[in-house]
Amino acid sequence: NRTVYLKDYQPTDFIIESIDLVFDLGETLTTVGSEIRMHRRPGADPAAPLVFAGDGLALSGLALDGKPLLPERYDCDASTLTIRDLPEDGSFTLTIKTRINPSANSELLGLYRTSGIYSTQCEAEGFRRITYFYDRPDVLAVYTVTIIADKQSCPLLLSNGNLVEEQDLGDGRHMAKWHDPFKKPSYLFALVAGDLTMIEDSFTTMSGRHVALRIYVEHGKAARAGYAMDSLKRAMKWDEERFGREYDLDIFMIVAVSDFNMGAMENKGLNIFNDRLILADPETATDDDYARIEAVVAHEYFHNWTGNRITCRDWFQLSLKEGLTVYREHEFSADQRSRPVVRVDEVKFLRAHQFPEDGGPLAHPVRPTQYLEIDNFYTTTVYEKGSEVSRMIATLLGPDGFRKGLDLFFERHDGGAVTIEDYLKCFEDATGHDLTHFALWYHQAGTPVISVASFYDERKQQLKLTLSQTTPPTPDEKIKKPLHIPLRVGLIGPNGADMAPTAITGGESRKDVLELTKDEQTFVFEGIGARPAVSVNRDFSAPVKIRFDQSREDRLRIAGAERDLVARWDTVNALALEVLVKAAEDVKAGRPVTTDPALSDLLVATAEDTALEPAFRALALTLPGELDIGREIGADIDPDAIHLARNTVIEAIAEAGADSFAQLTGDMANGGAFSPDAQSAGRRALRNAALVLAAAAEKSPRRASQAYESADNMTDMLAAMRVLAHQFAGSAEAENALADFRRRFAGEPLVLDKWFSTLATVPGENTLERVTKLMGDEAFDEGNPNRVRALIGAFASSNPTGFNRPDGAGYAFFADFILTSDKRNATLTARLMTAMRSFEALEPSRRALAREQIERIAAHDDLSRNLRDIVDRMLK
Ligand code: HT7
Ligand code: ZN
Repeated sequence: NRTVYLKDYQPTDFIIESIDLVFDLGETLTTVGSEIRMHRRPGADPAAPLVFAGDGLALSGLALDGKPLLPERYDCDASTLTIRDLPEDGSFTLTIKTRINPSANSELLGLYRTSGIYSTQCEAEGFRRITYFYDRPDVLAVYTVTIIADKQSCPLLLSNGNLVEEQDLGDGRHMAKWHDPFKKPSYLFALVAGDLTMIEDSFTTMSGRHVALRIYVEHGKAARAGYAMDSLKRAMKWDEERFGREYDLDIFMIVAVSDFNMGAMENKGLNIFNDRLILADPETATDDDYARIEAVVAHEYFHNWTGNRITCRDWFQLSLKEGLTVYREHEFSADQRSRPVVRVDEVKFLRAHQFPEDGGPLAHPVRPTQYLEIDNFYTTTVYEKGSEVSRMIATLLGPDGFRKGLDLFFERHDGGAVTIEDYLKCFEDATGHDLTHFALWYHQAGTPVISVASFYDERKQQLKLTLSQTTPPTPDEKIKKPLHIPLRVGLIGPNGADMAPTAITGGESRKDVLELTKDEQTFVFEGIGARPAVSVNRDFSAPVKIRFDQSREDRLRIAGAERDLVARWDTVNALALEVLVKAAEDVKAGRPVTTDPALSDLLVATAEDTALEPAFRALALTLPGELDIGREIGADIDPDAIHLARNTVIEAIAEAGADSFAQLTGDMANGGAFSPDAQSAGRRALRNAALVLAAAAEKSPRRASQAYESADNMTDMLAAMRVLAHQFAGSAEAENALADFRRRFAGEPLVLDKWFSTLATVPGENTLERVTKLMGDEAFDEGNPNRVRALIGAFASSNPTGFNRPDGAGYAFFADFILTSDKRNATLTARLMTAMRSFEALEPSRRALAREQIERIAAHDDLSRNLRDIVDRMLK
């Protein structure tokens, strides 16, 4: 057990000033020389040895101030290098030589070579797979990097910072030297070498500095990098205007690689991306892909200030950079697109991923206090809940207060490695607000539940709102304290307009934001002339669950008239969810399914409402999925009952609005050339949401088949193929479209991922057989994380009826895959495994079968630390 505790944090005994690295790149043997200038920290124990971390390393040389170190002065194994009897004071230089094999690195951490490209991934602890070092975020140093490689196979040699020297070595090899003037932690180190092409542009910063922008991609893909470049320039401008942040190097580079464990990495001046988050054109990328590319390019760029210029003291502070950067990314997306539509997507994501994490065996606070494997803490809690926490600070302080606090943070901590306390202190010092109570959001796991009761007194013209909060227990902590929650509330009058109270008493409030701080509080709204419909958690101002037994009349008023579109969508969605849950209960109990004509009317009216933007109408028309229904039911889940119930409700809605839906599939057709902008994407979204229902009403694949044939972009093509594959599985039309897609995109692995996922998520127990067969498809590659996520990940996490087959064969198949995959890539495997984290919520028979397979995995004594950590927590 190698558990790391926050309470054990200690600064290092030695301070590193600079590190010079020399890489001599070879496919199976790369040598790494590092020359580290350092000195003992003033006040540190003069007898303390120097202890560097390594991971699977072979040492081939060690010298101190140029003299080889005698074996009695040091100990070394694959994971630690300890040197004793170092000079008590003054600087010294340590030279370390290691040998690594980049081609054998299937973990994709450290330096690895895939598809002919050398690239690195050092966050969180990958640098120690390159050389022995203080591989921790609070050790900041200036890096100079020399790369030597074969000229023909590696014409391109990149690292962080600015290029300072290039030389032909005359023996078929060449070298490039890069220098990064900004001190950085090792996790931000990067190197790329290979044969790639690029697109180039430039950006002039607000102070007039010229920055070269380059995006490197595989040969033949340059035309698909334009949208990423455009997104980058918009992000650079936005960060200057919104937060006063200017880029600091002369060059900013992005490299797209095809084998990458996560989405992207913010290495200083040299971001490395999963190519699926860079490459886009209308024929191969969907609107969702475009939006994701825009968001992630911006996210990694924003890290230059929130993460790189100011970094984390230790990995417990991960949300300091990730939560804040996600918040900045969300704000950017909201400014580039439709704010409420972007926010609804964030809410859907949070509910689908973070809430279950917070309510299950893997729950942890935004700032955890211990970890076994840090890679397992790149979670939706640290990222998305962390972002919501920063958003709540902005809500409590107002936009100006938030900006002042952040300005102070940049001013005070530039060049530092800091804590979440340091971050919060800046907001307190800049605005005078006391955030002591609020800070609990970082330390307490679990999703708070707010129960609401309203009472209107016509005589006193008063509305009383009693709000009580509880947070359910989580594995780390049973008793929870009340949180400081900013809750945005709207009062909607009988005519649909907002009612403005003359006063609000009973607790702190700022405009329409109530500040909850106690277990229970009653707020009194004065001067309310008629009974309002109360809209709670407008704009999803707090990441909480609301329990409010509201009259149907009030909810329909909100669903039809609320000006806050996030709350309006939420109410429409909740009404649909209620009907769907009830239908699932009916199926489970063997009763005929009761549907609700009022829901159909509401959805049809919303879909037809031209005063609303198409993207919003599409959101309203997209019924909660089977997984959403399962989460709402929460326990004793029967996926087959949910599937049947949802189909029955869809049919009823489809029939009620058949004409409108058919009409919308035509009305929203693309006029003219494809454009990825949010408005055009919204029209496509509405058209495709309507297609699902129109096809269900017609009970025929004809319309979807025609849509597939006539599609002139990937969004429409994929949407049509999904309708065929999922709603008309086994039909000739479905099989034809799937075969056509496979043929058409034979040389496009990223597009084939969409095909793999479509097939992996076809409902029903036959899908397991197809998934097993697809693993033999020549386009499938078990070593590529994108392929694995597209096929195995989609099957396990997004196919409730297929994965949860009553006979447990889905679980057995998955467990077999996990056990083999763990040997190859532990980071990826542990993340895949989390697909089963909510198994306890299944009905008893499936629950037992799922447990059996998780226990089978846990019984292996040679699991990676990553997987061991996840399965043990799931079984606790
Ligand atoms: N900061 C980056 C995290 C990341 C990562 C972590 C563990 C293993 C592989 C990884 N690749 C990238 C991405 C980000 O949040 O910006
Ligand atoms: Zn990030």
